[in-house]
Amino acid sequence: MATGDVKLLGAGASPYVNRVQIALNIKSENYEFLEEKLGSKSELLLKSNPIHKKIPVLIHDDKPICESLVIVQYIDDVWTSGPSILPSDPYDRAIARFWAAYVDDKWYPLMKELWMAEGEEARAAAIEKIGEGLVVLEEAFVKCSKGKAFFGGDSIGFLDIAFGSFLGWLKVTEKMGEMQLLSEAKTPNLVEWAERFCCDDAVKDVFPKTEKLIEIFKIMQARAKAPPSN
Ligand SMILES: N[C@@H](CCC(=O)N[C@@H](CS)C(=O)NCC(=O)O)C(=O)O
Repeated sequence: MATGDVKLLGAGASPYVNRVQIALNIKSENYEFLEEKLGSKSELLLKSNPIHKKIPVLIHDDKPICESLVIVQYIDDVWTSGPSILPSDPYDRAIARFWAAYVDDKWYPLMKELWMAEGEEARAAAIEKIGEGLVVLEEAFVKCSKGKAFFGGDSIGFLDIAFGSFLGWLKVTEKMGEMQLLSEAKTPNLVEWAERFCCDDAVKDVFPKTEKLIEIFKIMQARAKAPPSN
């Protein structure tokens, strides 16, 4: 059983930070949460993640580890006595990593595109692409889960964490835009999976309430759209 001093530098509203919280919960590992304030960066963050200057950073026995999915894999490597997060089969591991990269590099950026879209045409185009991406992920779910509850099988695994961490922000986007992105008609398996994921013991207390996320969303959107000061 790995122990040591575990600190997580983050903010509760960050889906990337949520990934690390979920992984630590899966391993039943206690940690100290060091909250970064929205819009500012602590000295500890700048020192611990000088390359990207982003949260999350896991500090394990004074050693910083950056990038959420790198951290999740580190947690799985170190706390081996808890349930496994990555699949044991090398091919399944590769596939889980492939889809996690798809979610980060291709799918989630479309949500940002939607948030920043100006005009109906741009909005509709972004919504369409998000929907197409969800259909692709629905197909991936059917293949990866092999009829089980999660991408990772009977319990939450790497890809569940990578994709599931964005469900809070997906809900915010749906509420703000008065629309449905994840739909029973097009992605029935993902709808059920999302329900299961959000109710899981490792997840249910991690995401802030949707209303709180909406407040943060409005602040961030106003900042992103504001002309640069100076
Ligand atoms: N690829 C990074 C993304 C982390 C990220 O974008 N974190 C945001 C918070 S949600 C951040 O720190 N933003 C501050 C900034 O961009 O300066 C990861 O997976 O950890």
